[in-house]
Amino acid sequence: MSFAYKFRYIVVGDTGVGKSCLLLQFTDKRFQPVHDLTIGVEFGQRMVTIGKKKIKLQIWDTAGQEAFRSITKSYYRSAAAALLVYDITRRETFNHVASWLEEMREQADGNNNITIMLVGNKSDLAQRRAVSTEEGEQFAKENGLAFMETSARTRHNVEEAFPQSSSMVCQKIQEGAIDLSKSSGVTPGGDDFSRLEPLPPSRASVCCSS
Ligand SMILES: Nc1nc2c(ncn2[C@@H]2O[C@H](COP(=O)(O)OP(=O)(O)O)[C@@H](O)[C@H]2O)c(=O)[nH]1
Ligand SMILES: [Mg+2]
Repeated sequence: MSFAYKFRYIVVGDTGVGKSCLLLQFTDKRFQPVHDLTIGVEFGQRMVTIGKKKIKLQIWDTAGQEAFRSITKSYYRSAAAALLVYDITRRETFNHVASWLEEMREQADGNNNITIMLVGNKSDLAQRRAVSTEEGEQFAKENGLAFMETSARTRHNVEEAFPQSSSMVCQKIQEGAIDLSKSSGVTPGGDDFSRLEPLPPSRASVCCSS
């Protein structure tokens, strides 16, 4: 199927926060409670429609590497967007978000335009909540991130998290803020007619809903 762009996504955060489950729920619409780390999904793909544009999302999972913090520069450098995930029932995973962010920004190596969404996962476990929604929102606001709470189990907001961050990437393309000639994680696809041409600054607010 033709598409206007391909966006490369990465999913980061502590082990066990539900990254692989979120990916599986988004690409396969299923929840698999137990994963074997060694056969963790490496990446999944799905098409989304933003405005009238078809965008192919290629989403890379860390496949267990996050436990060793051995994630390489190239993983961060060539991403258009990232989901930075913590578990709302485990405070330490939220406490580590700042260091994930720092590592991501350090390693991104000039790719400063990565769109980052902070994701508080396991919203279905309300009775075990250890991090309030307000705290997540506040951290996101202070650090210029988008924010959402999700459940990979019930699918709550799973359908929303990816398209919402994708339309932020679309907006950046239209504002001319993403250099398509560099490894920005954005690849033009085969469908020339639906490309988002960068707009002159005065028209940038039209964005990609046209
Ligand atoms: N209740 C609940 N459990 C979840 C959710 N997402 C993941 N899990 C569970 O959390 C554990 C870790 O999930 P996984 O996707 O492997 O985490 P990863 O290490 O970040 O990839 C598994 O036992 C999942 O079943 C969720 O939204 N709600
Ligand atoms: Mg995993």
